[in-house]
Amino acid sequence: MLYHLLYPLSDTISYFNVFRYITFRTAYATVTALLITFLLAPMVISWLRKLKMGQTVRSDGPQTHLGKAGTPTMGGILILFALCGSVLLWADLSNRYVWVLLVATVGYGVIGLVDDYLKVVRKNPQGLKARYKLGWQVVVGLVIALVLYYNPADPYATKLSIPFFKRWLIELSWFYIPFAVLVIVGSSNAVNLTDGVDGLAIGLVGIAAAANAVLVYIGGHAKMAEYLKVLYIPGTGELTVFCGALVGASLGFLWYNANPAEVFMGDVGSLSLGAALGTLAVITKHEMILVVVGGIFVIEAMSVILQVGSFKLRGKRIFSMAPIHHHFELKGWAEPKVIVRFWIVGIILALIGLSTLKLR
Ligand code: 57M
Repeated sequence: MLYHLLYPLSDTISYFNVFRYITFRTAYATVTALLITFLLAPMVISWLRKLKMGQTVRSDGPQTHLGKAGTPTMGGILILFALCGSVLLWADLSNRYVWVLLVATVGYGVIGLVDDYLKVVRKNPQGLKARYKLGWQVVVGLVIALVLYYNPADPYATKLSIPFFKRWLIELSWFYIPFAVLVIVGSSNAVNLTDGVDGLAIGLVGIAAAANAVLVYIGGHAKMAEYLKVLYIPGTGELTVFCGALVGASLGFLWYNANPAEVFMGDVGSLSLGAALGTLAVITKHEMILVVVGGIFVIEAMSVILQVGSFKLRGKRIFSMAPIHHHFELKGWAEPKVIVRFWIVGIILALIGLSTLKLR
């Protein structure tokens, strides 16, 4: 909004010319999201506590988690408010990719909110039935995929780029649609599964958002994309502002979600943030890099798939408990140790993901 209000005045007030620069607006989107979270968190947490939006903790989980019962959840409402508020303030709202990303994020947030509401308010431990939850995720993912598929402005709309292989572009044609839905639904659920110990998911989302800010800025910058032989998709550079706001909102929420957590994000947070990362990857054609940059999310989801598969096929577990963060908890690692070590691996994977820009 500020871009539309102030940049046109740059003829008379030359300082306002700075609003033209994505880097300037990204920096301030980051700070704005952080400040909104800091300002509103105490009020939101006490509001959730008053409304008794406390987490119920399953007895079959790590015993160390039983003390977490009653922690206010659905804090993802605050993350979405800070993220979307900052993007609406600082992004170029005439950019269609900004709206696609906002719709995906809020759309999945609504699904998560209904699930949280049924679990926390209606005391229905199952929440939204799995088939309805997945069904709505596919519906929202399909809308996003179709909008991107029928996008004349994107020369690579249906192509898949492979890291390290500059020239390789696999034409997916109509198959791009189910592929895009799979990426968005997959990343949403991967973040959801990862959100099982204090600060782990939000910290990793912040790391992935920071790495994506670099990738997205370069992919939307003609000269830099040409130099690095990265796909140049006109207009996607504006999503750097979204990434900045996501970093700010993540850092702000982490302040309160850090161990011992004062608030959990709930499915409203985990589903929406995962969908945001997945949609970002699909828009910028960095789906394969997302697998590296968001590698911990992939490992967490894979640990569940392998655990359930092994149990069903062999009747034996591979891990003490899945997702894999619980396995290390049961191995005796203190919760903070699990979280920080997973963050360290997440940062290393993000750097490897960024290195693919040069190593193509
Ligand atoms: C999402 N939710 C946390 C919180 C957060 C198929 C199976 C793998 C599903 C999976 C599952 O239920 N996943 C749901 C994980 C829950 O966190 C809430 O959920 C929101 C995110 N969606 O925002 O509101 C618990 O996680 C802990 N937590 C923190 N700090 C945080 O910042 O400590 C969350 C955020 C919270 C709190 O204790 O209550 C969750 O774990 O449910 N199931 C599991 O993950 C379970 N694993 C399991 O059953 N493994 C089996 C099979 C099925 C693979 C096995 O290994 O044999 C574990 N989770 C629980 N109990 N709660 C272990 C058992």
